[in-house]
Amino acid sequence: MNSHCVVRARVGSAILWLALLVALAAPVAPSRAEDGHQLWLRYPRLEEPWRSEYRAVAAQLVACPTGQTTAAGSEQSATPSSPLVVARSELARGLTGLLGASPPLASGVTEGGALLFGTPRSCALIAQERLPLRAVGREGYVIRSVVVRGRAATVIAGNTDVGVLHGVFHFLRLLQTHRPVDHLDISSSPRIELRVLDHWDNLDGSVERGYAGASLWDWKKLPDHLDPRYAEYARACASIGINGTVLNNVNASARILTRPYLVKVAALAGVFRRYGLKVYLSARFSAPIEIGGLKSADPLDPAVRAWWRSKVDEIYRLIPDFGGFLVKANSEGQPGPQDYGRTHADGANVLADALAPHGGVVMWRAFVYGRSKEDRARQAYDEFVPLDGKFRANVLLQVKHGPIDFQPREPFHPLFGAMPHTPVMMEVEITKEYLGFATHLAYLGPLYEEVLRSDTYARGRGSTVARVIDGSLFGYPITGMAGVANIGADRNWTGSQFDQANWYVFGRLAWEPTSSAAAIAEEWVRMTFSNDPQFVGPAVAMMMRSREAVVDYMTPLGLAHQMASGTHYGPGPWVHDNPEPDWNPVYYNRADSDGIGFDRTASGSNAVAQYAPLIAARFSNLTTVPERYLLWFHHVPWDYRLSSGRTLWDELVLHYTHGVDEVRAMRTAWSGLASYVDPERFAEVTRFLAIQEREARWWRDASIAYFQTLSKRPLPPGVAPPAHTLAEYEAVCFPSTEGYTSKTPACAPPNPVIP
Ligand code: BDP
Repeated sequence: MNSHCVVRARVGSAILWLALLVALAAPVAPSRAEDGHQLWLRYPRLEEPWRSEYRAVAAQLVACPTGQTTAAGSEQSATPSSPLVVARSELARGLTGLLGASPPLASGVTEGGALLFGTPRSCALIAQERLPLRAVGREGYVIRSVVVRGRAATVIAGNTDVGVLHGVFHFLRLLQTHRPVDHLDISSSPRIELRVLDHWDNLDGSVERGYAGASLWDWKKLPDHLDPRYAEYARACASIGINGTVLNNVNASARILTRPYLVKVAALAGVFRRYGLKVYLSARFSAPIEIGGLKSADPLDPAVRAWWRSKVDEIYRLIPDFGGFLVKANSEGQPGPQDYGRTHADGANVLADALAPHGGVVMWRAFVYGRSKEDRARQAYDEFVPLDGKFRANVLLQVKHGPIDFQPREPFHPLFGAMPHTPVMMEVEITKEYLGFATHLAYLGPLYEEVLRSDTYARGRGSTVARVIDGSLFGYPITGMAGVANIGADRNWTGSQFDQANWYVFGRLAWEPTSSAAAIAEEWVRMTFSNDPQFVGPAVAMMMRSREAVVDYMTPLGLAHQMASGTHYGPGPWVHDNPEPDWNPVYYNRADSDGIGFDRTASGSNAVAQYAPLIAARFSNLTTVPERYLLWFHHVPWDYRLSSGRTLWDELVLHYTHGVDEVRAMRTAWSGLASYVDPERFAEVTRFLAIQEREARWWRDASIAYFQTLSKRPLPPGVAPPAHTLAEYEAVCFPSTEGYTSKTPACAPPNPVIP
């Protein structure tokens, strides 16, 4: 190290101390008003003893690329747009916020407590440490406490710049959550390769099933104007390991594939690249006709194949690291290969062939229904299992977590475990289309965890969904997990403060699907709100019970799809007049005077036979089926006795009631936390919980009012009757167009709103 650097480091150190003294002299600031825009990356000033402890570990920031040479002697510097530059500025930003001032930047270890970051290629000091980097792959990292030239140092290293960036976020997370950092030995790498957000954003700026305002992508101003939020979004994604984003709705417009839009997409890709985030697009299967001027989109037509090839070549000329296509085909009216008598494999393969030379992939969705006469839950399995092994190597089959449609609770999709020769990736909904939109507090970690930990028994015990999608069960060559984004242009990004946790937990679980939802909730709470144990305990407890509360007040004991048609907001268990049978809640509840539930055993649709024999046997048997799936698999008499000794009817009513009680308990818990949260976010959560309690009661009362007309049984003793008549609940209509799709029925203004 030259003397100039030493001087610079000392001056920097002095400035740091000065800044610290000034900061210490200042009175402790009251909690600032916040609007949630900073997500979990707030980096608030730490208190003692944490600040001193961390300052000792991060007394000096050693940015290797600026001064260190590799063993071969050739210095490698990060280009201005590389993730390493982002990593450096993130460290500086994080440490400035948390410690009150950024440690001085140096080009070598001159003081104890040095923080070194980089790759072995960019930094000789890191190369000398012989870290176990081989095991962490392209995106992983090693963080280790070491001694460099007799001085304590911490190394954050990756094989690539993106790996380093991920490591930097991990290190900052340790500080944000008050974890010890003096004896670190961390190696981490993603268990799933493609960790992708699916935006259902339309080109007109609306978002299908979006409850957080308009689309983030301002197509009108792109490519000339790059809104600063694009980089903020990518930064947030990188901080939790998300590495892909599908920009447009699966109900796609072919226009996204026209040159003017591709140029805009390329501009976004340029911003995202620095954060390790690849861009993908939803492709409309009929694009060769709509924008290509062809007569057909038949995947076996040579002209169609040529069109896709040249379109994909054009995309890669503009976006050399383009990720690939997501496709919804022959699903809910979307065009697809079956329009030409071809299979899903034929359709996926034509796109895959065009993408393969460039390293792109196809994520082909398995969300199909409408052709199965007896049971919608059966169709995807019936259609796709015969195609196992017929897809090209760069195709992944994207399967929703359950066999119906993103319900608050479903058993895992039987396709997990049934496609040993086709990489199956999982799709979850982060946006809460079926869980109360943005105002209901429902932390989805437990939902994702429940599915990931479900055992498919495809290869005996321990064949969990996590092991299917991380590729370890069948040796898939590519792996993926997708989440339908809940992100929009609202200041708080996700429509509510607590919905940020769902974006967060998606990323963290996609990186490591065996992590615990509770541990992730705690991490998020600490970073987003406060590390105070008096806050952390109750806040995490609220989050952990919140999803079950929603299940209870909306769809207890295995019921599903009881939401009002179209909007999917509010209860509609009585709805029976939609043109498609499986758009009607009565199709799913099958409630009549004898009982309730969908018989999917051998005496009914036999969808249960799609599971491995052991699971099928367990679910088929009334005495062994988990009660949480009871009405999913069985039509059960109202007087059937459950494990509690109560009748099904009584138990159903008690579950609905318990759901409301849980929300009330969440409100009470939150009301005691005011002193730990800034007033703005506290008030917003308070208001939303009040909405949730009112609507939970609406759900409970309306559902009980309807089912009671069929069960004709009294409510269990001590249970309050519904506040209104069934007719009044049936007349309720959702007054806003939020979540509107073309399927949404008109809502005439005089209709009453929620009682
Ligand atoms: C349904 C949504 C609809 C989506 C569809 C899908 O209501 O808006 O287009 O899923 O996943 O749940 O394609």
